[in-house]
Amino acid sequence: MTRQHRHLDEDDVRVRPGRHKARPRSKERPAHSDAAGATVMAVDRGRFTLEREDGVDLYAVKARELGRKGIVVGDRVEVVGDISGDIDTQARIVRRRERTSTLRRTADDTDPVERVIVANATQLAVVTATTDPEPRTGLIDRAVVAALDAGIAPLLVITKTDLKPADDLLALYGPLDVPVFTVDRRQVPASLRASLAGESTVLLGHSGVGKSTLVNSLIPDADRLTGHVNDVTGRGRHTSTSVVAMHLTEGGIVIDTPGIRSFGLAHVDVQRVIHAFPDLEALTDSCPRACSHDEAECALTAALADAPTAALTARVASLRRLIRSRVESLDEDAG
Ligand SMILES: Nc1nc2c(ncn2[C@@H]2O[C@H](COP(=O)(O)OP(=O)(O)OP(=O)(O)O)[C@@H](O)[C@H]2O)c(=O)[nH]1
Ligand SMILES: [Mg+2]
Ligand SMILES: [Zn+2]
Repeated sequence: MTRQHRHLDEDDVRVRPGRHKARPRSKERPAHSDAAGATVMAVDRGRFTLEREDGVDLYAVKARELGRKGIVVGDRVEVVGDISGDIDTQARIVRRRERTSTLRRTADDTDPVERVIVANATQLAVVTATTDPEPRTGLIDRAVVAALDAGIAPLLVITKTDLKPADDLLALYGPLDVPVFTVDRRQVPASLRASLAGESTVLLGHSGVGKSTLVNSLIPDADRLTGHVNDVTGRGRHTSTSVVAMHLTEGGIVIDTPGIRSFGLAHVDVQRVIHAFPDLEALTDSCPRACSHDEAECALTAALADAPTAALTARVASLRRLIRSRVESLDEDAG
């Protein structure tokens, strides 16, 4: 069912008729010139919590005329109907505004079904714990690739540094040139707060890494439920079950998401990953056509042979790890 349905709800046609004559019944989509703008802050089983431009919350459902167009947290939409925000009222979303970014994932690399996680995010914070659950670098790499592909700035937040130092992860991710922050339950560094201010940042990571705990530290009245990590399996309990956006006092929003198990990249064009490495991209002029940048003929291989500095070696290794994360099997993230 890809066609826009042809019927319109009576309601849609009746909205604010012209002064002299009722709007004629029409197969055209009604103009909704009186629709109000709002941002989607939460989605829960087909019900949307929106925020009007003046900050008032309201509830809404999708209007039929939206067809199968997806609405996710972060979307800017237009609503009609009762937009008072009074309890027990329900507005209807009639239009989705153009997105500035779309963060997608596939459940795994062979699953063609793309899921849009959030819209209009400017940053993706990949949250990983030093332990409990153990870090899985495959997922981190993949999330970074997805962010780069979507034009969203990646950053890394390492939690539970009170339980185990972050040294290994810092060594691994330092050369990637992605901002890295370490936190523990008691402390959110000022540098992290500063980099979240004014941005729309989505938190992503395995269950139990501390995404909701971080949101609670950043926003004292967020009241996000947090869970425990199973002592035996080392896994979180999937405490958060829906995507929710919240305002920071410094401006900007953070978006808490349910823990993910895998991050399929079937939709990602690997060629775009190199753009995130401008220093290396400058060395790729003499690459063969459609070079994967992870092959013997790649100009980066030659550059490494010419000048095998530690810095260049680490940069190329990081790039190639990301490129390979696109094609490697998901064993690591399975379960
Ligand atoms: N020691 C320590 N524990 C932490 C830290 N951050 C979170 N935790 C604990 O880790 C557990 C899981 O935290 P949550 O915030 O629920 O994790 P989550 O990432 O939101 O998990 P899901 O909602 O299931 O995806 C809780 O018991 C937290 O108290 C930390 O920095 N240090
Ligand atoms: Mg959570
Ligand atoms: Zn190349």
